[in-house]
Amino acid sequence: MGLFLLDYGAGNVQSLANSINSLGHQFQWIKEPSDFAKATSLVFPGVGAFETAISHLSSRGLLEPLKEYIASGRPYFGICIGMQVLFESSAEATSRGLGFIPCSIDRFDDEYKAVPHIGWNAADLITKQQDAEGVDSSSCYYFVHSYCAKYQPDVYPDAMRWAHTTTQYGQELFVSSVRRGNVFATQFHPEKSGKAGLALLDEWLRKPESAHTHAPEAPLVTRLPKPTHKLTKRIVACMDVRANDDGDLVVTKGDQYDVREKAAPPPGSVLATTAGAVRNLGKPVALTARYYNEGADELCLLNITSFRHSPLRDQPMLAVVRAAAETVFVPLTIGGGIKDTVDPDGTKRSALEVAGAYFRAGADKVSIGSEAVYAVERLRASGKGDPNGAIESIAHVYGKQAVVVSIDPKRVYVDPSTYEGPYKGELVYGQQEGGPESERGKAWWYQCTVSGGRETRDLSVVQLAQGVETLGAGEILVNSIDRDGTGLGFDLGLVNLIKNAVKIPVIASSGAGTAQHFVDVFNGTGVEAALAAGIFHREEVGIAEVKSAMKKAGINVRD
Ligand code: 1PR
Repeated sequence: MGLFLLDYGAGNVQSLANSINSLGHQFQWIKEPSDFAKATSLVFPGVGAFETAISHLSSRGLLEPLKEYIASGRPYFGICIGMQVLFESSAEATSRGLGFIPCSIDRFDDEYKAVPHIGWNAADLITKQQDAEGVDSSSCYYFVHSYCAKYQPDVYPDAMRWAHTTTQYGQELFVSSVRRGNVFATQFHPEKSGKAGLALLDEWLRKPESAHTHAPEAPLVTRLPKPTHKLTKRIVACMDVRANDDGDLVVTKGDQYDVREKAAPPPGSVLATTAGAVRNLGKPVALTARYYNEGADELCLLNITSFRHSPLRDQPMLAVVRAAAETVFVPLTIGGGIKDTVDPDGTKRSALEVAGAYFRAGADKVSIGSEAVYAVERLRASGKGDPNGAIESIAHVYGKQAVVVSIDPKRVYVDPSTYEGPYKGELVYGQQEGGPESERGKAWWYQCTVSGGRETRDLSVVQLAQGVETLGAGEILVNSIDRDGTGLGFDLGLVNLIKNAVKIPVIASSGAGTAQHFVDVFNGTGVEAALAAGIFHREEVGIAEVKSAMKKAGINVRD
């Protein structure tokens, strides 16, 4: 008897488990169909793809018992896919949903905006008179999805009577939570929505079960999109993690990807022994907690030397992810070594297995670097993708929004008056005014690299970005080897090149030196997120200072 969580085996349920634990509530897992009979309230944290969720539930014999549980009138809280399965069907899948809400889930229109919808957005109650069920209209909640129930009271009046809140993305209004009878469900992720999300979860979990069974239907209201949506621009704190020379995992930080201390200090200096050592900027778990508390919208841990070994055997890195996920309730991306690997004993591990281990440890997204370059090379050579490839297989099971591709481009300088190579259309020119003086009068294209910049490949960033979008990546993280650690500002030419080449969200990275640099990248490129490492680690610029500069410049931020 009591609270149960439903895990269908292909989503990151650990985040929800961690947040419920942190709030001090007890729960059990639904392990088999008969467990539904013991549940007096149920939370279904579906993450990933609709089709996978339905087929996994079905193959485990959980689909009908879930339907019966909801129909029995006992309290149900669905999250993301846990909300979408309540609908009749989804444009994402051939399988039918549970059919409680009589309309379908559709894809966002990506003509004028990036899809998936990733980030922190508002949730507006249908009426002020209703019980808010813990939703605070002045807070932002974390969304990550490509499909949604569009708010269409004229077309689907019966379905829209379930709507509890709506959210605007671009010029589209969608149902961001539903509430009726014993059902409450959110398209956003309360377990990843910081303090506002935890407060919402806590309110639902604290209420007696009897208080969850008679939510009235909502009135139909006419709601038109406002001129702009409330999706905020995300600030991501990134930690490059690797073992130092003593074998301890540390957060390090390079200059143009060189993470070792440079020239030997003057004779007699106390630092004399550190020349050539891996720079140590702190412990990964402690830093994730610090950035969460300082207001980072997302965190990223990159295992920067993972190409050397099998991540599944990398227990310290998995332990870091597990420990970080216990105290951090914003999205966590893990990168490094997400690819097919072979253990020293000869056991083959697919990229999907590697990603699965990170998701089970508490990661929300995985970031793929080198393997994405090879995959696009194969795509370009053969003209087709590979369903077992890292990007495709992970996106199929966990949803494309869970797959970030991290690119590490390097500039190749050319003489524009004579250059006739294949990347002529992708040339970027140094700014004549503003921008670093060293770049004036120069032109270059961006070449892809693998293994942390150690090897260049015959592929441009535009080819890579468009290739990974075709393969099913949900987001692109644009690093710059030339700007990394320089503090010169983001490489706006590079970021614009990629932002204009794809329709998926883009995160700008490398080179942040001041709060103004974030304003410049958001105003100058329209990216959805910006990432920094060095200035945050060294406490030269704080996340609050960045957000305050953005706010002053009229850019939407999450407080
Ligand atoms: O190839 O799938 O195993 O992934 C390896 C991952 O590790 C890739 O995402 C790659 O970017 C990263 N990586 C590899 N070597 C390094 C290195 O620094 N030697 N990290 C490295 C570099 C750059 C960002 C950095 C930003 C912001 N990644 O992580 O945080 O440049 O820095 P700044 O704000 O201080 O300028 P795979």
